[in-house]
Amino acid sequence: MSKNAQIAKQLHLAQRNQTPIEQFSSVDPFSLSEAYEIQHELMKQRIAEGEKIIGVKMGFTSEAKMAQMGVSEMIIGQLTDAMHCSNGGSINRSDFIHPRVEPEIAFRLSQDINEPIQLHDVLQYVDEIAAALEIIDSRYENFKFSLEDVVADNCSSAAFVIGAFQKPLDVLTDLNIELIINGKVAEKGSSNDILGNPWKSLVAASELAHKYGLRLKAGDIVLAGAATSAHFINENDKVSAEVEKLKDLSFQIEPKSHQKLEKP
Ligand code: OOG
Ligand code: MG
Repeated sequence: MSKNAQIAKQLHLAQRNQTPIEQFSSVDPFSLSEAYEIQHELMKQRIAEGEKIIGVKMGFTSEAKMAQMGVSEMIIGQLTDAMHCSNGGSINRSDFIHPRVEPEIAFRLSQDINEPIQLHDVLQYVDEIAAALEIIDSRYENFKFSLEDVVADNCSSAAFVIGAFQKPLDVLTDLNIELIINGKVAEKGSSNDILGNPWKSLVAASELAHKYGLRLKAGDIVLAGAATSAHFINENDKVSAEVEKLKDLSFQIEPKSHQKLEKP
């Protein structure tokens, strides 16, 4: 097995067993393009187990997220059908290591994007948009990583919830965004916090996908990246997001369904 496939396997098992692992790059550094190769290996393993890729997610498109995680470059990861949680549904706490949630905006593509697109063309590629919540869950101990480590770990992707889709708004600036946990506003932001204009995140997704060999197909979902910092979530939490002019959405966290066996 190649070195990249071995790293991918460890990340895959960390996710499947909800057991965090040490960062790789601190012991044996690798480049950003190698990190994307590891991400592709990881996705191959998930596909081999029956998952289907249904879109991508952008990361670090806001200052708040870059500051929270100490990373300063945009990244792109892949979403599978197994990560999708329906609006109003629930996720089980036992499927995650140390999950966090963040409010986002989702685009649904009307046609394939095979090369970088321009800001003035974005509407041609999107038939619907929605508010979204992303659940991230780093496979690294203490949710700490380098840029390369997080890219290899499929950008901490773990689950996502999408609100009701609606026709795209040409202007996505100046929309208030709130993350609400158990009835209290946990984070407040604006759509301007996503690259000054969330449509720019789709342009950036087209550039990164082209550079690192990810596919963007008609019907795929693109998550624009969080507008605010992410919040840890706990058993029984009820989480919702409100994005001005888009429909609200919510989900909840079911308590752990199985206890890990304690060593005697
Ligand atoms: C990496 C993923 C970043 C976003 O929206 O900025 C991300 C992480 O914070 O663990 O999803
Ligand atoms: Mg995100």
